[in-house]
Parts: sequence; structure tokens; C-alpha cells
Amino acid sequence: MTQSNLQTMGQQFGRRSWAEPWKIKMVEPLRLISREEREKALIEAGYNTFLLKSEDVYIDLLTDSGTGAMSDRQWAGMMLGDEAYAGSRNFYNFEAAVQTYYGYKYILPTHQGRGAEHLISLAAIKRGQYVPGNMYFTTTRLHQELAGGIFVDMIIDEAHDPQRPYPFKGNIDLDKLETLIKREGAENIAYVSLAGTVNMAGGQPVSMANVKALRELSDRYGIKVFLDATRMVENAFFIQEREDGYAGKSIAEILKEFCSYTDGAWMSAKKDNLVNIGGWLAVNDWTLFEELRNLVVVFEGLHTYGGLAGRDMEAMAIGIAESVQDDHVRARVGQVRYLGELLTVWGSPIVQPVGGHAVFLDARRFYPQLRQDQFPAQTLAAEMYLDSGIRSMERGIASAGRDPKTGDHYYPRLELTRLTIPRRVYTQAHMDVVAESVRAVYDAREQTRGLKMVYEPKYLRFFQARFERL
Ligand code: P71
Repeated sequence: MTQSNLQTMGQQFGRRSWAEPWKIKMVEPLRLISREEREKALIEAGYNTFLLKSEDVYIDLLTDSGTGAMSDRQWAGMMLGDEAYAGSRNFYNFEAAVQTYYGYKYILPTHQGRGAEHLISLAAIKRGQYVPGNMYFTTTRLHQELAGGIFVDMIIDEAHDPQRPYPFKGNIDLDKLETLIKREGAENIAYVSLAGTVNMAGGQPVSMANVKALRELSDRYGIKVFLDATRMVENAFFIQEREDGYAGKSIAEILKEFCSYTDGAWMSAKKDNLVNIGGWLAVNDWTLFEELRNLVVVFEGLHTYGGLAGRDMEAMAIGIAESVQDDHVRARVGQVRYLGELLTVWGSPIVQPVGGHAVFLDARRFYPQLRQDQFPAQTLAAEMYLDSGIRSMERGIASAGRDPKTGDHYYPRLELTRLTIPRRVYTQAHMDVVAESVRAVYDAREQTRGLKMVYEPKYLRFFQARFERL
């Protein structure tokens, strides 16, 4: 045990402890079923945590998407839903919130993030164009590919090394990007697909210096930069904490400055924006907006509701304002870091540094005896569930899917199991229970056998794939 393990989080930061800036008004009972029942449930789910019933899960760390707790104000806002088909008052509140906090001009609601990804991919990608980005995200890349784009990973090399403690592992490698532009020609680049933070790299941030330099480079070649803003508030926290000149700025100021270097953004509001469902798309260019506004009615709904109820847009408007409060973000990332530090001290292999939304277990180091096509991260997710009823998510070879050209698996360097922390839902004691379970699974690592995939759907296979024990 190191000294830091004996200190509270606040003490580790050199001051008195801080706590969540809210108290709990309503609770939802948890259920822990027996080991025998968990074994049965896991086999029925084909060893895929996406196929478990939520009722059979004790602590649910599958995702932070739509699983957060709304505030009393957001619930009050739900009662003010204006469910008009067109021009709902809640739309205008939502539009103003995005304009105020993210700074973009033209805003469209969508049912969730992938709805927005679909539209921007259709409007901004011509068949055969390249879409450089800082590591793929499953739904993002799929929509880019379905629109005829070719995704190319431009993240810095450090991001592919789970043990490399670099403060901005989400950064774009600008030399790689310029080489691609020169080789293929600027007209063959659809846009730069920039995500802050980078989910698949472990929730790793992009620095302000990197996005500024990216803006300059893109301007030189006349290329647009679109931002996946899904967890950009968390990214702003890391800039405030780690980048020179930003310690005295608020999360809201940092967020807005970062977005100002981009031409638009898509958003899964189910994360940072603290709602259970919703998304949006925002751009500064009127002509592009006109096209998107036309497309939204084809795939989502009228441009003033985009597949959402009025009440959903109201909750989102309030959630956006709450999400940029400094004390909220500090507590949110602080809880993730608490779990990460505990596991670090206990010697469990995790991605370093700990990112914004989750602790990622390094499955390769849990199970060096397994080949990657024996699904080490899927195996680890299954073992966590068996041990304690805790649900996590595979982020490795199953998630990466297959190369559309060769039909072979993609073999990502990162083979991770994600313990994703919902916002404002679990307590520090829950984090302790999670850490204890990780340790138990790690202790049993040598006896663990891998999995084989016995059913594989064509798109986003990890959601519905089924596995059996080897
Ligand atoms: C997450 C999710 C939800 C998810 C999606 C696909 C597979 C497994 C889980 C969704 C994101 C995201 C980023 C950076 C766009 C989306 C799509 N993440 N960008 O991490 O993280 O948004 O789910 O609202 O359609 O569990 P959507």
C-alpha cells in the first residue's frame, strides 16, 4: 500500500476532501442474484453482456450512455414538455443552450448520437473520400463507411499503448495527417473527425494546443473539422487540470474555446448532457445546415424535434447547463479516478492515465495465455459478471469488427474491458465493491479459458454476437 492509498481524494490533491455537489432524493433498489443464477444468465446471454437482462445485473457499468441520473430540475422540466409537432418551446430552449455553451450557430436535435452521425456522414462525405480521425468509434466509423468514406486513424502512437502515461493521448498526429493530405489531395479528404475525449483509447483527452494546430493545418488545405462532442465537457476538465494557461478558466470557457476551432459537432447527449435519450448536430455553415435540416426530416423527424419528445429537449437544455458546472465535472471525473487509483495501487492492469468516463482493464495483461481471437476482453467481462454481477463492456476485437475489404477481423492493439461509470448514480462504496471484484478476477486469471464466437451479425457485431467457452 502506498501512502496515496491511505489518503482521501481531496488530500491527494493537497486540500480537504470534496464531495458530489448533490444529495440523493430518490433511490432504486439493486438486486444481486446468486452465483448459480449468474452462470445460467451468462450462458443464456451467449457470454455477451449486452444480452444480459438488466434485472440480473448488480452494478451496471456497461455504459455511461443514457444511464445517468437526472436532477430534480430536469424532472421538473419534463413536466413542461410542449408536445407540439412543430416549433415546440422546448426546442428553442435546447437550441439556445447549445448555442450558449458550445457556441455553434445552427442546431438540429436527433434521437441520439448515431442519428447525428448518420446525417453528417451523408451530407459531408463523397464516396471514396478519406475521413481521418483520432481513433475510430464503432457507430461513427460505420456511418462514415456506409456513406462511402474511408476512415483512417490519425491518433498519436502513445494512444495505442495502454501503459504509456501521456496527458493528452487523444491528440491527432498532425504529421500523419499532413502526409495523408499531401498523398491523397485535400479534395479527397471529407473532413477531420475529431473526438474529445477518445472513448476507445480509454476516455483520453485532446489538448487545446492540438486542436488549435489542427485548425491551422486544416485551414491551410481548406478542410473542415467536425467534433464528436459526446464527452467534450470531460475533455475540458483535463485541459483545465493539465494544460498551461487553463487552470484559471472555467469548464464552460474551455469548452467554448475548444469548439470555436471546429466547424461543427455531433453529440450523443446521453453522456455529458445528462439525459436518458437525445442527441444533436450543430454546424456554422448555412448551406451545410440547409442540407442537414432537409435530411433530418427523412431519417429523424421534423427539424424542431428530430425524434425526441418536447420533454426530452427540455431535459437536455437543463442538462447542458448543469453539465458544464465545474463542481459537477470534478466530482464526475473524480469518481472515475477514485476507482482507477484503487486498482492502480492494487496492481490490476488498467489503461493509464485513467480517462474521463471509465476505467479500462487491460485484458491482454489479465490473460496473456489467450490469443486475441479467443476474445480476452469479452472473457474478462464474462468473468466480472460471474464473480460479482457487475456488468462491463468489451472494447477489443469483438467491438472492432471486420475489415470490409478483406473480411478478416480487425486486430486492435487495445484489447480492453470497460468499467463505465454512469453520471450521478453510484457511490464511492460501489466503487470499492467493483475494485474488489476486479482483484478477485485478476487473482483467478491463470485458470481462465477464452471464448469462441458462435453467432456473428453483420453490423456492429458486438451488440448481438454469441459466444461459448473454449
Ligand atoms: C458508449 C456508447 C454507446 C454505445 C455505442 C455503440 C456501442 C456500444 C455502446 C456512444 C457514442 C460515443 C461516441 C464517442 C458517438 C456515440 C454514439 N457510446 N460517439 O460508449 O461514445 O452515440 O449511442 O447516442 O448513438 O457506451 P449514441
